[in-house]
Amino acid sequence: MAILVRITCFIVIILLGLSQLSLSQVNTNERAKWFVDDRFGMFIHWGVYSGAEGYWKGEKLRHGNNYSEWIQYRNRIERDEYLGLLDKFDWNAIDPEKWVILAKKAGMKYVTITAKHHDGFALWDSKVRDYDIGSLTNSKRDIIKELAQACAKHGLKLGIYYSHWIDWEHPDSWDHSKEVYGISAEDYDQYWQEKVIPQMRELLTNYGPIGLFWFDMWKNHSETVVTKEQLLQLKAVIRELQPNALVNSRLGLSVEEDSDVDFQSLQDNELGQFKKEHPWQTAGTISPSWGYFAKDSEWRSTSNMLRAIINNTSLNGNYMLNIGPRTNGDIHYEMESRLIEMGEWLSVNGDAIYGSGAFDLPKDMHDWGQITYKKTDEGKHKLFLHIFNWPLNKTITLSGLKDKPSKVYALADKSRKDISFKHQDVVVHLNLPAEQPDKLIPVIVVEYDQKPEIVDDLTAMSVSGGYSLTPRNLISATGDVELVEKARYETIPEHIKVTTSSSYKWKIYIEEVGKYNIDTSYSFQGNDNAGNIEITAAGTLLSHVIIPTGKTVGEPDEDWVIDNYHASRVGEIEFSKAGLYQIELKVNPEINKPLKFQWVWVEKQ
Ligand code: FHN
Repeated sequence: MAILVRITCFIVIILLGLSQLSLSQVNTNERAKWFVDDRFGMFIHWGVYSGAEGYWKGEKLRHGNNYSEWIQYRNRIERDEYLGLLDKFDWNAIDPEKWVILAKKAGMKYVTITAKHHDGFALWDSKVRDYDIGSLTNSKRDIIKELAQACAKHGLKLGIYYSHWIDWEHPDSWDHSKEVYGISAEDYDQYWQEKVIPQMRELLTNYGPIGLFWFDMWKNHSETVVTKEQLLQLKAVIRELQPNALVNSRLGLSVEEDSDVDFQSLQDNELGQFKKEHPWQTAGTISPSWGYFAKDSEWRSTSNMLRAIINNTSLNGNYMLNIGPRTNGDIHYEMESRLIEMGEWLSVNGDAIYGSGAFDLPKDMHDWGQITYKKTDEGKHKLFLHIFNWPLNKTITLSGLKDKPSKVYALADKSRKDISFKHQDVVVHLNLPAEQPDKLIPVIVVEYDQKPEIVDDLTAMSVSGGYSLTPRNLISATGDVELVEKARYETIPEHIKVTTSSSYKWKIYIEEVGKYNIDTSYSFQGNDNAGNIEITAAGTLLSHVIIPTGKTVGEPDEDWVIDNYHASRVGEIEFSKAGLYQIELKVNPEINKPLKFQWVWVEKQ
């Protein structure tokens, strides 16, 4: 990769992404191996708040995020009234084993429950503090014990969510009102030593092996009341009592700061963008709320959530999907049915997820879907092509691999019938079956006898038949390289603002010889023609005078005027031999007359 003249944020990100592609998950320690292989788990948000279902005395939760488990804090509910919600719990009906059975049906491998959420209420019979199920209900139940037993019975790992930072019950703990009123370090430590550490000791001692602890401080300790020493104390207790339990980064220590933190938690519902060297996870929801919310109506689709698992697996990540049961233990049909559908998909296509991970091609290189990869015990190398949009012409192209596959078949096809393909240099054309092999996301397996060698930096052909050369897939650049992100609801596209002579390069593989049209899209806000663009490939140089593109309306009736991005035909280039080609774009703007470059499109005539 050529040396870039100006390293900008964007390029740093791109380089990070690309460089990590060739590294293995070197930091996956012994403890986290199962987590890396298992890829998919259940999150359960269930507690006193489940009784409110997002409403208090007729008023909806006071926040647009609909996080119903925050109702006590948001709607300023007094402790005694809040605890009155416990009367709504139907202890005869509640059966944690049903949650575990559903998790198993969904293809999940672990279950993480909110043993204590921010309200401070313990779902187990805690001897440390009488703000728990044992002291405040007559149920004689210990939900953590029952869940632990059900997990052991059905072969799933148990995860414990424990809100260590925030606790709205303990007077010396953190709740966000203390941003106004303050709290001393001594007082906070009182909470820490008399509630957090002893309760964690209970959880670590009385419930058998714990697969993971999920803490929920979404900031680094340096920005909070919690000290690093307190966090290390807590981690030391975990290591002492359950050395195999994993700890997530929302403990308040990033994986970079402390390599003994087992996995990184991304933001809520944030999916991965780049392959990472360390284990990581997205915790996600089916509807916006984590706890049960009576009027939830925005349910994410099954295929959307399957894509989330696929995306994360393709970048070595994990996905933990939440349910919020009701006070009788019921799970909303919209959640349950989706989980069952996901399980059905995984029962057929799970080989592409469990024990699979990232392959060495860039994320989103192919616009038909995403790739996961595994090396089998028999030494086969399998690429799993997850096809998000089944092509009407029944062909897709896998680009960027030099080797010829040994076998191609649909994962859903038990007979493993061969799918015919044509391999040419660095592309494989697959002739897909007439019938889509899976109604949600079909997976095609491309098998190799040895790990296929990749061609670096290739831009794959788009499913629509051309090559889209953008600031995101360029291989080198000189001059202006800073990517300007999409803005104003994406009416302003991603672009590079070019103020000085700059050059950009891409690599494509031309399979079909012949003449190709070359178009480019840019915005130029001068009044007259100024400066020029040159595009060079296959020994041909095309020149184009930069023309004003004017303005347009981004959103009707909104007084929303934006710069126009307009596509121009630069010319045509003849590629007389099949092979790899470099396409170079040079932009030569005049002084003080910048051009905003968007893309080059190369398409056979
Ligand atoms: O505030 C919590 C929220 O209630 C929920 O538990 C999520 C799950 O990731 N964590 C916090 C917000 O990020």
